[in-house]
Amino acid sequence: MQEYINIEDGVVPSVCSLDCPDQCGLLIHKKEGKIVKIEGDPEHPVTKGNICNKVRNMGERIYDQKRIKTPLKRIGEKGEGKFHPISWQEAIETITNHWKKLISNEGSESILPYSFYGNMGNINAEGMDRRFFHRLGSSQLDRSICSVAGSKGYSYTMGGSYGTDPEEMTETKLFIMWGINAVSTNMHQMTIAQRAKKNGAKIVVIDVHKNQTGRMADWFIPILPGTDGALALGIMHVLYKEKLVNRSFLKEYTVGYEELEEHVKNYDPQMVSDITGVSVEDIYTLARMYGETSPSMIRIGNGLQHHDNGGMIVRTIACLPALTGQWALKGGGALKSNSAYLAHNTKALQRPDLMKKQTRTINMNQLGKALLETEEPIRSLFIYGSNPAVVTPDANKVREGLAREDLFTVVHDLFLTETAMFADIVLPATSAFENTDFYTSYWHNYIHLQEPVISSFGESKSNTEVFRLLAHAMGYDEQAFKDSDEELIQQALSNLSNPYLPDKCHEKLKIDRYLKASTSDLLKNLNTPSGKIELFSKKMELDGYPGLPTYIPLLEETDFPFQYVPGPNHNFLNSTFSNNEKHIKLEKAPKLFMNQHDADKRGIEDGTVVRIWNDRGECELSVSVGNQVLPGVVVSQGLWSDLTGKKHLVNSLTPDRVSDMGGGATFFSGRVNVEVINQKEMV
Ligand SMILES: Nc1nc2c(c(=O)[nH]1)N[C@H]1C(S)=C(S)[C@@H](COP(=O)(O)OP(=O)(O)OC[C@H]3O[C@@H](n4cnc5c(=O)[nH]c(N)nc54)[C@H](O)[C@@H]3O)O[C@H]1N2
Ligand SMILES: Nc1nc2c(c(=O)[nH]1)N[C@H]1C(S)=C(S)[C@@H](COP(=O)(O)OP(=O)(O)OC[C@H]3O[C@@H](n4cnc5c(=O)[nH]c(N)nc54)[C@H](O)[C@@H]3O)O[C@H]1N2
Ligand code: SF4
Ligand SMILES: [Mo]
Repeated sequence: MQEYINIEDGVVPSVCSLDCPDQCGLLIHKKEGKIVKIEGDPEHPVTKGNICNKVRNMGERIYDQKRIKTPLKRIGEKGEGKFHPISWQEAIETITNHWKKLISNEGSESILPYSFYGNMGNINAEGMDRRFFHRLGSSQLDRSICSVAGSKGYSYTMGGSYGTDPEEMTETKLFIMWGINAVSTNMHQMTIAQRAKKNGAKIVVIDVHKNQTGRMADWFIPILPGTDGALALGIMHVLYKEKLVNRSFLKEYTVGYEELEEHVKNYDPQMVSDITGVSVEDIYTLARMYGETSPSMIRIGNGLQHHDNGGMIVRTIACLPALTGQWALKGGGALKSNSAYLAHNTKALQRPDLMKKQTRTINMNQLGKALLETEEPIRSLFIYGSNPAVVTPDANKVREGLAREDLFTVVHDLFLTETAMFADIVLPATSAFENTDFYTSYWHNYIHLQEPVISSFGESKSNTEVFRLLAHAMGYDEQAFKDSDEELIQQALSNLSNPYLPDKCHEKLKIDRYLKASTSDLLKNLNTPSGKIELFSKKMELDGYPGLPTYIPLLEETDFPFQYVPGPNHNFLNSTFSNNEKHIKLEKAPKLFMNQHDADKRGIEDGTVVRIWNDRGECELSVSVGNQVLPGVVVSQGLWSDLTGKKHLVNSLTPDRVSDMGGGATFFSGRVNVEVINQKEMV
């Protein structure tokens, strides 16, 4: 088979497939069928030709010789990484023969798919795969690792993932970046804020870590992890007390504003200061700034909802824009996720009707527990678009589960990831540039079509193709498994019940390349039970939560001295790129940020290598001492690969408890101890 033969040389438009809000328009330069350069598409209405370094260097990953070229069969111990190439036919037969036996001996729920969004393409990430596992009757996976707690919390207030249109934010006069490291994780949000700054806008950052984003702020407000709900309530307290609320807006568009006024009397700034670590003076200054500046915009990040109380935090912050009537103003409001504007026909794409009976659901945050402790055991895993041995909480438990001799694991990926090392069968995946798909951003409001830019690497196959092969070998003869990629897209974009998308979406996309959802009548279309913004929510009460926004502290899991916040980093995307030389070089080495006072107490200096540990695991990192975090908090950045044997597996320390809403992850609610290993030795 010839590699990299392709269609035509020249410049081909494309879209970034990574799990990143920006979903940039790309231009791919090709010579002799091979990608030679990746740059931003200047015609993209929002991303306007700028892209991040990660994807500028993506070519190295696409042609990395470490990419898997053929299916592989394990010949060594689980985790050892010894494999032998096999044919696709042998691979598919091995998998389906194993599954057929499992289904007749133990039932179809002994099989569990495990996937996330290594590729955001809708038909590959959540299309044909869903059809297949519905038909098979496998256990279902609750895909709750990323944003579900906050999305649920936001929905209680706003009725769904609807927020401010980024393109209107040039009008905005105050940006609050709340628990988002936008410089690294949503770079065009920062570009827009800086453009607005030229017209006098201010940027406030509220974060537990003064990272790249905090350093670019006009005002950085450090806060203790998991306490943001209290800060938001303290702001509301001042807004009501000082008559900075917009009563006519509240009356027309909200429910519960009078109950809320009474309720927030309980959150006086002194008490809020004691909880959050933010001074009383700063609480007043922030509240007055928010109350007196319009339009204002709160960009709600994912970081602050990766906590035990993450749902309630976002529910609470989402109430703020209504208090000052921001939703009526161009460029005003909040943005957690805009994904609902681009909702497509998931029923037609995913075909839940193929499921013969309801099966059990496993929360993906508790994979380790599910593999080790479930009464009716999971006997086979099919993992794709995700790297759970690195990204999933309580990762030591995950690995212990993956090492089970009686577990039959298949991994479909581009690389021999830490997870693939435990597989019985590994299948080579195409990169998104080799696929047909459509993409919907969860930040700006555009849909994009993707057509293959290059031909498949080695013998690799796309997710849709793999599930077609599996379906055929399982004997599933429904038309659903014969639909082409084009047909899948057509079905997903037809018969839409989404008022923000036009008819004939697919046809229009083929002509226009970028298609925008309309967003203008948000206040008229609110999807809450009352049709208004719900400052008080009856639905929350019925679901067992307080109906008014309420501060709920983090769980006290241990009395270890530090709250540990292991977030993502600038040059990787979750664990993607953590195996690419260029990206590792750009990122240098993982660090642990610690406050000077805490460091002094322990005799820790800049560069000291420490052991971080708790009941779940341990990790070794070199410390960066300073004032980037408050005392009692330590922060690391990046999901580093540990294929090299170094102890950088931060998720060995994170809890697999789930958050208050939606079963979300609580990566940042764990506590750790820190002790010196030796001085100034780089790990
Ligand atoms: N470069 C890069 N870009 C990415 C990713 C990546 O790995 N690398 N990942 C992508 C994905 S999947 C996602 S979900 C997003 C995530 O991107 P973001 O939404 O930015 O979320 P995080 O980076 O997890 O956390 C954001 C910030 O929250 C802070 N934080 C943690 N706990 C708290 C808290 O209790 N209160 C407050 N106020 N702040 C807190 C952290 O210090 C961090 O600076 O980025 C996407 N984009
Ligand atoms: N400590 C800590 N842990 C975290 C986070 C954190 O902030 N801190 N963030 C969490 C969040 S928000 C998220 S979203 C998760 C993300 O976790 P994952 O979804 O596991 O993301 P990645 O680590 O990027 O792994 C994606 C994998 O998909 C593969 N892939 C890419 N394209 C395709 C394809 O088309 N087909 C197939 N079959 N495979 C493909 C890639 O090669 C890569 O190995 O991590 C979570 N883990
Ligand atoms: S990772 Fe994000 S910023 Fe980088 S090119 Fe992709 S969408 Fe754009
Ligand atoms: Mo995420």
